[in-house]
Amino acid sequence: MSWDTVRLEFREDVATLTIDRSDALNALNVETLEAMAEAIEQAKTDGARTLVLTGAGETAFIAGADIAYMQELSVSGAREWGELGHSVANALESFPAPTIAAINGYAFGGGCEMALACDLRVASESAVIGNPEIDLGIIPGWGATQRLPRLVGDEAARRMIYLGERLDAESAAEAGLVGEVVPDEDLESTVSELADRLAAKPEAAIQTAKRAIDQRYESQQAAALNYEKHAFAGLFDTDDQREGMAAFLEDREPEFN
Ligand code: DAK
Repeated sequence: MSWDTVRLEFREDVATLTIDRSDALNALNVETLEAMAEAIEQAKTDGARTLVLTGAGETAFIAGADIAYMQELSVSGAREWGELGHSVANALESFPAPTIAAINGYAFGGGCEMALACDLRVASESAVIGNPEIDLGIIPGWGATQRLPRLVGDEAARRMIYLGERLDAESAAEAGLVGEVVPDEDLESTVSELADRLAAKPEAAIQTAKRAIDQRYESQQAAALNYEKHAFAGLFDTDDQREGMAAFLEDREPEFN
């Protein structure tokens, strides 16, 4: 099945969801997020036993939320935008079967957050990963404030978010942000093999294992994600947010207050 910027393909029990907006390095706009939500639902209905998320092309997994779109958002628009991104990340996280992010290039901001919402992450050697929202005058708003510290620890997550640090694939693996780094040309085959191994496990047991692991933080996380969503939206309509996004779109350094 395909939408304008999203494809869903099945290989036996393994579904692959590919984001394809090559003119914007697969950055996520409203249309793409809505298509992702439909594709994830479709994969569930069709009984996928592993779901793989990746980006089209060789440069980007997902370069983030669409900055050109966000630049014009009001506080209430940012709230709706936040809801949409959260619902897609939550749909990935609560997908009944295991999910894998095949990180084939830049995974920034909302792109990193979609990878964080997957169960497992495999990166190509040339991937670069991070949450650089601070340099746009905002914060990560689709779950990184909660899901990143869980993977890399509190100090490393604070450094990444406060400084907008972008990690190369090896550093991301050392930090615990990705489970495996492979040569670029081996990413697809490595992920396929892993996906097949997961799909071959007893379905009820693996899905129950996933739900049981997720119980660890579920109740606490819901409240924290809600806080993040509102805190994010509150940063819209500030001088720093306008300056940060304008500077990116004008290809210059921002001058913050
Ligand atoms: N949005 C829109 N367009 C993007 C984009 C993005 N995130 N990233 C790249 N592009 C576009 C560029 O504008 C450029 O378009 P044209 O000029 O060709 O029309 C094209 O993709 C190619 O990009 P570059 O020319 O910049 O390519 P380079 O190879 O030089 O650099 C790069 C690649 C990935 C290093 C660079 O593009 C980059 O730094 N991109 C931005 C990365 C970033 O800051 N990502 C985080 C976005 S903020 C929310 C919650 C969460 C969020 C939003 C809301 N709520 C709760 C409301 C999430 C926020 C984010 O994700």
